[in-house]
This record gives sequence, C-alpha cells and structure tokens, in this order.
Amino acid sequence: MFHNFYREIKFNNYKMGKLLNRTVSVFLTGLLLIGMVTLIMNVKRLGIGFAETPEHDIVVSNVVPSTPGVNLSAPIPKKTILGRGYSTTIYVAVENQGRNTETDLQIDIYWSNSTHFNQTIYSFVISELAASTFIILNTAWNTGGLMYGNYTISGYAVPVLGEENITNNLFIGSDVKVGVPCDIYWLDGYCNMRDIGYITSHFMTTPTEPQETGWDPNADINNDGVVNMRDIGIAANNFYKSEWD
Ligand SMILES: [Ca+2]
Ligand SMILES: [Ca+2]
Repeated sequence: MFHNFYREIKFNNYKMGKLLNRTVSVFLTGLLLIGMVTLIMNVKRLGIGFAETPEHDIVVSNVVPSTPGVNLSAPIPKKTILGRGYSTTIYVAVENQGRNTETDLQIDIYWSNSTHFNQTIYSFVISELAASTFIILNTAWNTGGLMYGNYTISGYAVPVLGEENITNNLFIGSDVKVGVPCDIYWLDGYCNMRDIGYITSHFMTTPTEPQETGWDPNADINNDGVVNMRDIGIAANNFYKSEWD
C-alpha cells in the first residue's frame, strides 16, 4: 500500500515536472520569438541588414594594376613596380548594386602622386550594365614621360541620375612605384645583378604557368604576359643605371 502510494507521488511529480518543463520551454520560446520579431522590426526601421536595394547604385569595387592574361575569376596578382617607359594593364571591377539597368556609365581611371591629383589615364563608357551584375574592364597605362616615384591608381564611376550613395563610386587602389626598368627586387633605385637574378629565376613563367601563385607581374617588365629573354634583355640594357642618372 505504502509502496504504491510512494510510486504514485513519484509518478505525479514526474508528470508535473514534465509539464512544468514544457511550460517553461514554451514560455521561453515565446519570449525568444517575440524578441526576434522586435529585433527584425527594429532592424527594418533602422534600415540595417534588411535594407532595401537602392534604385541606383554603381560601385567601383577594385582597381588592380597587373599584366595581360591573368585569371579574372581569382584574385588578380598586383604589379607594384613599373619600369618607366613600359606599361601595366589596369583592371577595374564595376558593380551595379541598384535595381535598374544602367546605361552609358562613365568610369575614369586616374593616377595621383605627391604633386598631381587625379590625372586621367583612361575613361571607359559602359553602354549597359544590368542590375546585380558586375564587369571587369582593363586598359593599359604607359609610364613613359612620368617622374620616378610612387603613384596611386584609382577608379571613379561618374554618378548616375538618382544615385544616392556615391561614396562607393571611388576606389583608391594600391600604390605603384615607377622606377628604372629592372629595379624590381632590391628597390634601391639601381639596376644590379640581384634584380637580373630575380627576373632570371622567373624565366618562362606566365600568369597561368607553372601556377598562378608563382606569377610575379613585376618581373614582366614589358607587360606582355610572359617573363622571357625580352625582359632579361631590357634589364641588361639598364644594368647599373639608376634613378639619379
Ligand atoms: Ca554608388
Ligand atoms: Ca615580358
């Protein structure tokens, strides 16, 4: 009798516990849901995260000086040193993050240095760019006639009619140094054996051979997409020349 009674209490307690647990968990889930709904409403009201796509928004998302033949679906290897008188291929990525197809977009590529600001290298006109798409354009920049020194390359999309966010229309790319063609390894302003040795160690490499990561755009002095005898020849012709000659 006592034994059964004890068992019954235990059973009831067990049932009560389960019920209580369920009630507590339903209550907590409810609180959580209410909390989430409130959070979403607040986020929506503030326009954070769930912000609606703007009607018009052009974005310049990258500007990279490199060489011809690079893989555009992977990070583009940067050319950081340019031999004066030779070129670099500048890639610029432009995105349409708005809801509308844009037409006749103007994209300007500039160089700047300590004395000159936003000198136009090239102006592209994109005839049409659909909503939520991007395009990668390229142009060559010849450094003939420039002073030795550091330059910054940037890309600017001229705002389209009705575009509100124009802070993302300008992309300031990394710096490049214009130097003696050959001075790419030991950046001391001179062309010496260390530089020529470095170029030689990249002999017959291209952006895709032997592997993308082994490509150094700086070693491709004449910017034709291969490091070969022509580059070594240019370096040899500049042997012992310096920026102060
Ligand atoms: Ca924009
Ligand atoms: Ca070359």
